[in-house]
Amino acid sequence: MGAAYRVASELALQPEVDYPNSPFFLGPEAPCRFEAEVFNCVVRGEIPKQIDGTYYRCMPDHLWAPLYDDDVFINGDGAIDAVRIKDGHADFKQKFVRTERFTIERAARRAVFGKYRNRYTDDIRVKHKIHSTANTHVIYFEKQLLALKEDSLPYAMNPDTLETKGVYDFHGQYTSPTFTAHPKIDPHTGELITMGYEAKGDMTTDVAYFLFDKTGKKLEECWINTPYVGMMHDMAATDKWIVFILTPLAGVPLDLLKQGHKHFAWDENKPLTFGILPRRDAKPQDVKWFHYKNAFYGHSGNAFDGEDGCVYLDSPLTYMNKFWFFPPIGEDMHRAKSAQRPMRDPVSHYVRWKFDPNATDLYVEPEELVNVNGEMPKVDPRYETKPYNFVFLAMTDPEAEEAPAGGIYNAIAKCNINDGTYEYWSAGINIALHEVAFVPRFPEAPEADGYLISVVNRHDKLLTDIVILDTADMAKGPVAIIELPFRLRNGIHGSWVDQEDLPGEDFVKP
Ligand code: V55
Ligand code: FE
Repeated sequence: MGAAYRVASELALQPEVDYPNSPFFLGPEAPCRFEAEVFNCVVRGEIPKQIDGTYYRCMPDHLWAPLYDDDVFINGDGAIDAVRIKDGHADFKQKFVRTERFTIERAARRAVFGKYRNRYTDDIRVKHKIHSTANTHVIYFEKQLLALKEDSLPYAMNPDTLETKGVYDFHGQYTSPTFTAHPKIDPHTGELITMGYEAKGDMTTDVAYFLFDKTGKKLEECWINTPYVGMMHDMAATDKWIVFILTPLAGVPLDLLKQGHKHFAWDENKPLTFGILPRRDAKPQDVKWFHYKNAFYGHSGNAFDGEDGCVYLDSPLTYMNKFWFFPPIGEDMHRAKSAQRPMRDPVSHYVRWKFDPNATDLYVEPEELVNVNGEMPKVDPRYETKPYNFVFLAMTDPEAEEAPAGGIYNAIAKCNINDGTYEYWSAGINIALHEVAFVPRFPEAPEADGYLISVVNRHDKLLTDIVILDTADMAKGPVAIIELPFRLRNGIHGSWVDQEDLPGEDFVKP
């Protein structure tokens, strides 16, 4: 580095902040470790006056150097970013979720918990404490934020102050120790559809499905078993059905876990697997399992009931292990063939799955809807669980000369699933784009007509922007750019909440 004072590089970092020499912790992904409040952010352009609400997102941020050098970014402490937009202005706030783990490690001033989802690598004194980092998704239910991690129960937070209220178990009604990071809220009934996997402990095939009404009253609980243990990161729901998604990121044998192995390992011999279960009056014997080949499934776009009685699920599908940091057992994560770009084209596309409840052939082959290499799908929330026409994706610009920075995304697309066309904004080089949130232009606006909000990490200036796009003209790029005076890290998922649904306290006190 520069010559200012050379001694800086000669002095060792204190051990609790001496992060591994890994791309998860270096340069634009160096831990942030701060909480923040910015009143009236610097804005370029014009924030449309109709936008009135708050965008929340989760950002994993290791407060402490991990105990293991091969730790993964999805094991970082959950920080919640909140952008309150009103009258063309934006206020920003970021706070860590006060998980049990956060509190214990803060008191110790160092990491105490070990590897991702491996309690056998923890300091023995915290082995039975709550593992959640609350770093994956933040949703709004019962007038509170729920910060989610799929290995634990949600943490409830105040949506205005971002103060953590504590673990949320639906007033004692939720009986699984795990809770997905991707529950669905039915926009028509306000019901919350959710599940937990490895629900009788590490590496168990037990899955618990729950349906709650909009007041949090439990309507359904059904326990089933999967054909094998694997990551069940997302799920899907229609009016009549729920879909479980079981991916070949298989759980390792329990004795390997106890020896300190990573929780998941890609298994080239396991098929991507789907289970359908009636959403109401669900009985364990009603679940029906379908399978495809060995392939990677990240997130669901949407699902709906067909007039033919079949269940339709749309999603990106990827023909390589995107979670390269969970390689097959015995393989080096930097060399595993399963994580290398395959010869086939496309490597990833947006597809439709069809599940016939009366089928006798349980093999399913998807149909391509849009030939676009994208992930983090978002549909207009008013169309979730119903037939729909558009999906937004964070994507790799097929025409860009450079790959997206840090292996993330460099473009945002609005895709028409009926004809496979898409319009997109390409943000250029040296940036990392993330999932979008959609805000309708007005309550009765046509599907997908409105605004997108997303976070852009500017690797060129090591700062972060929050951009607002108008879906009527994607290629034009942002109509407004909120320029934060600091750098954030790659985030995971987020939610938009309209102001009329929020409790209405002051977000930041003037
Ligand atoms: C994902 C993210 C996670 C996790 C499991 O994006 C899967 C997928 C941020 O944590 O724990
Ligand atoms: Fe996810």
